[in-house]
Amino acid sequence: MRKYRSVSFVVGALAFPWAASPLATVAQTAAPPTAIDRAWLAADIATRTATFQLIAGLTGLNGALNYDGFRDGGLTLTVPLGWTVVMHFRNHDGMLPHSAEVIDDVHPLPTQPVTPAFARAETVRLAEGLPSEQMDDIRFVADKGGSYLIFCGVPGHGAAGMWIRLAVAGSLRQPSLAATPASSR
Ligand SMILES: [Cu+2]
Repeated sequence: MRKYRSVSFVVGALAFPWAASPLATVAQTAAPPTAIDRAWLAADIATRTATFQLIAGLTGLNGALNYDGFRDGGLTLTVPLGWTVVMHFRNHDGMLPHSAEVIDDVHPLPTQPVTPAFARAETVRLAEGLPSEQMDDIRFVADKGGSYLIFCGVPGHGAAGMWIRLAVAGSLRQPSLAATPASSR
């Protein structure tokens, strides 16, 4: 009897996955790659807001020309179409200034700041960058679908690999964060 009850409990849990809290579900989606910190992304389904920790020079990778320890498109933030995106930018690099903007998916990458792909999708001081440990918040509405880059506007940084990916897609219920498959970099 006990065995049957426990089986039916498991089946019930699987049948109602949407009963899990939004944050728990996002964490599960972002779980597999070990280098990704689940705390970098939070989702508020009620206000349709994705909040992302964008840390410039988090590690020494690529001479610290990285975001959250990823370079050359190695990390992809995916958000549902129409959501508000808040990026808490912080420069963790003790040496160089950095900035960030969301730009169209163009290759080769620009060598200096360009017009952002979404209105206000940029930090202050795009070209000169923010000094070590300085912060700025980026806030915009992801109002068109497609593939974009999160790019450092300090001359030469983006082209040297300081960029990751942003995808905006209409079919999603919530945002996710994952290592980019090698074939899509
Ligand atoms: Cu930079």
